[in-house]
Parts: sequence; structure tokens; C-alpha cells
Amino acid sequence: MERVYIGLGSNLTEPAEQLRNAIKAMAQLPDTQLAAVSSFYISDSLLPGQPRYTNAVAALDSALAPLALLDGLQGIELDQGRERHERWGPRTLDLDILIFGERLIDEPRLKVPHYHMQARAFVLYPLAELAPDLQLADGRTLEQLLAACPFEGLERLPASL
Ligand code: A4P
Ligand code: MG
Repeated sequence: MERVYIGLGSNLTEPAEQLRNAIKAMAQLPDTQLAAVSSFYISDSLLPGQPRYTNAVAALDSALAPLALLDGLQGIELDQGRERHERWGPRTLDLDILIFGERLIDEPRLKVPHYHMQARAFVLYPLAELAPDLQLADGRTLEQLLAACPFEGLERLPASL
């Protein structure tokens, strides 16, 4: 089993409900257990003119190989009506593998740690709820990333599930 952190995001069709459904679905993945879920956070889209996002981070313990887990997550995105049009377009559900154990992965379909996580408050603050002492496989600590990424613009919701 390896500890895996997943970033969840949605800005269409009842985002909090999308996140709750995705969490249930991830708990059903083969050889995988749901270990923890952060609070939900609301923030403006990085791109102007889109609805606000709801984001969270979930911790999984999984024996799946990384690409098998990615397949499972993409299946959940499709089940929940994700349609891929433009990059960064609005979406009912986005599931990103942020961290996979101690691994550094650089394959065409999968880069881990996730390439944008260091600059995104809506990823780092929920991740810090679950793993404040986290060190990335490339040596950076979550504490360092948080120090460079203000909480500004994030709204933490009182209850997630
Ligand atoms: N891929 C590579 N590495 C990974 C990984 N670690 N986890 C590949 C998941 N997938 C990974 O993903 C495109 C391809 O990336 C996948 O087929 C997979 O093989 P995608 O989800 O279709 O593309 P995307 O989500 O449109 O692009 P990207 O770069 O993942 O966008 P982001 O980073 O998800 O940004 N504002 C707020 N407030 N909150 C948000 O969540 N999200 C976005 C989208 C923009 N603005 C936002 C938010
Ligand atoms: Mg994505």
C-alpha cells in the first residue's frame, strides 16, 4: 500500500455534490482504501469568466500501480459527466494525482508530483490539513510551498461530508 493524495475540483452542476460522489467512488476503487478527506474550499477560477470552484484533497491508501489508479480516476471523471473541451475549461469533476508515495513519475500520461500544485492555494491548504509535515519526493516540503503561497482568496467551508 502506498499513501496517495488526490486533488478534487469542480465548478459545474453542484460542485460539492460532485466532490462527495467522487469521494464515494474513490473508496470503491479496487485495492484502495479512503484514508481521509480535507475540508472543502471555494475559490475563484484561475481563468476569468468561469464559475467559482470547490476543491478538496483526499488521502488514499492504494496497492494499484500509478497508471491503473489514473485509469480508475479518469473513469470516475467520465461517470460524473466530465467532457473534455478546452484545456482548463469548466468541469463537473477534475481528479489530479498530487503525490504517490515517494515516487517521482514522468510519463506522458502522468507527472507526479502534480506540476501545478506548488502554486495553488486550493491544493496546498487542504493537503496541509491531512499531511502538514509532508515532504515531496523532490525534496521540497509542504511547509516551504505554503510559505510562498498565500491563503488569500480561499474560503473554507465548515463541513465537507
Ligand atoms: N496527467 C498528467 N499528470 C497527471 C496527474 N498527476 N494527475 C494527465 C492527473 N492527470 C495527470 O488532464 C489532462 C491530462 O493530464 C490527463 O489526461 C492525464 O493523462 P485533464 O484533467 O484532462 O486536464 P485539465 O484538468 O484541463 O488540465 P490540468 O493542467 O490538469 O488543469 P488543472 O491544473 O486541473 O486546472 N481554479 C480553481 N479555483 N480551482 C481549480 O481546481 N482548476 C483548473 C484546471 C483551473 N482553475 C481552477 C481549478
Ligand atoms: Mg486535471
